[in-house]
Amino acid sequence: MCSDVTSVSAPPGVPQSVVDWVSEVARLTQPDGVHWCDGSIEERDRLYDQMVAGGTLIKLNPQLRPGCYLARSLPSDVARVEARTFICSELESEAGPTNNWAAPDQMRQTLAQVFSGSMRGRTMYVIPFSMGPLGGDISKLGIEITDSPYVVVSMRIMTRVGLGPLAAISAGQPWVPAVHSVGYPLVDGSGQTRPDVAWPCNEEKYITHFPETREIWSYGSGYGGNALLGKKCYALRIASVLARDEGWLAEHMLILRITGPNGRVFNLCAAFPSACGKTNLAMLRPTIPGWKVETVGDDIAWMRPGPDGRLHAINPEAGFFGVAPGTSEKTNPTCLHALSHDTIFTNVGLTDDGDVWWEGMTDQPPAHLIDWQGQDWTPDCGRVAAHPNSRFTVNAAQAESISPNWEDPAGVPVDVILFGGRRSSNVPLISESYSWEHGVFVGATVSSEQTAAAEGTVGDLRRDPFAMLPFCGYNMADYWAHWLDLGRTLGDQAPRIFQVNWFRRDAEGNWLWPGFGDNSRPIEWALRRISGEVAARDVISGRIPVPGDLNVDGLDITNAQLDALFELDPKAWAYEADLTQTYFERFGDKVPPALWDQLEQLRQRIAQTEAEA
Ligand code: SAT
Ligand code: MN
Repeated sequence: MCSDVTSVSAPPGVPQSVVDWVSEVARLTQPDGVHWCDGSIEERDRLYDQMVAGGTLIKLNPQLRPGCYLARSLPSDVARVEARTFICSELESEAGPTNNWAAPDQMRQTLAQVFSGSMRGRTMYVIPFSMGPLGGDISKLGIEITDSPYVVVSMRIMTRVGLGPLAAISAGQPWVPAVHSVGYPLVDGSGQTRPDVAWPCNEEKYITHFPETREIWSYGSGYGGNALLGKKCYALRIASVLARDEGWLAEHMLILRITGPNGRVFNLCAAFPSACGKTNLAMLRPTIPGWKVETVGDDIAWMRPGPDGRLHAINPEAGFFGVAPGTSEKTNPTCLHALSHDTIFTNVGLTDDGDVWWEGMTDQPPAHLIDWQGQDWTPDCGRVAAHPNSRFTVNAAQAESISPNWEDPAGVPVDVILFGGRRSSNVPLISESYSWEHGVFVGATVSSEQTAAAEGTVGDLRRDPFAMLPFCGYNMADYWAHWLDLGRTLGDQAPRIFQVNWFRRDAEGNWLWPGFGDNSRPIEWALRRISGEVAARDVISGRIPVPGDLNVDGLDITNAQLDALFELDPKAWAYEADLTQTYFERFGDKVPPALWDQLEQLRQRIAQTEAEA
């Protein structure tokens, strides 16, 4: 048991403050031992072997998927748990109406109880990590303590871990402490032992953030964003607070680098709610000739005004934690190829020859497999083979679309920002915002049909401002004000903002837009807009393409379908404007006046359209 400082045995050079913190966590959680992760391949392979022996991982057929493993979680631990996610700011108003708030003192007491002895019988791993290229101006450091070897090997893929980040921390760079326990001790208070299980976790879960002291404490879940604390907890919830205080942006956005036929390079950031095809867009293969698309990031963008006055974006992550179902040779060949080796799969099906399968991977499902719950599965059994939120964890460099610039510590200058959601009606395929303020209004009011990335009812429409609803570490209305402020700082150097919707359906429920590679077409229009090559039509939602300007060459689409993609019903928009008013009222007097002004301008455009009809 770790009851004193010496048994923490830190590597040489680690500052006393770090040793003290690790010792304190060890005293609280009482692990059998402490392991400081060096991030080496040997360490990784040792953990893989150990987890295979313990039943947490299944090694996939090395002929078919070299270096690949499968994990199966418990059905009670398959997604982020938003109801158990807390922002523990001193004031409730600081967390705002879209977050669960808990008083920091009270939450600390609760955490002290649940973490007490929570690592008994286990090893406590200390993972120093960097979000963003090590040493970069926009990058930040952290240390995650965890009792889950699955988290260690996943963090090694998703962030930059080990001796480099530890040296930077030892040199005095600031870092964010993050403590994680699955909450399944193997020894109880009276010394009774119990065997380990394949997926240890606890029914009671706390995913907690302390924005004032910049700390993360997560208990009870081993899955995804609940446990890989560099991702949503740090890179979004805590980083959004750092960004507000330091004048930058931490966003739930992918980053693309696009080269046009004339060689001009554009960088684009796009915000979509979880599980809306961001990874597919991040690895877009354009169907229009002459355009090249490279991936910089698929989930999170940290953006800072650079010395040139423009907004520069880095991907703070080093890997992709993407939704597996629906990934196929047709929908995202780049991604599928990236998953051919050195990938951890979680909650997908296991084929009889030791490979993986999920819904949508192939037209023809295997005749038999073992499903994500470890049961026999056949195509007619009435159950899915892979959980809808099953995931792959893979290093970003394995994608052949990865940009040579993806690790540029200075980031890429952002030309375009897209806001998207999953909307079967009302929102057109693409429209450009009238101004930065209008773009912020669009971002603030975006709504989407609920997906499986979080617990909840799939299909319900929910407001998801900036796709940050579950990820903003402070009051959402203050966050909108921060965006407006940053627009003023950037002035005419600010990126142009567009809204997109790939998910529109006709009256019979059929998709109106093919999506995937053809999403390059509306993006091409946006890039031609910012290059000043095309005019636009001013409508309710913003500026949309003049008929004939959207490149549909070679696409099997009728004019009626195209019209339907851009149809704007003033009555439906008037109804949404009323909902927006009610929604804004939830935030009381925190809503920036500029956004009320945008709502008024929207209502004027609706009235004008109705008058003209
Ligand atoms: O937060 S996770 O990383 O588990 C998944 C998501 O919501 O995008
Ligand atoms: Mn995400």
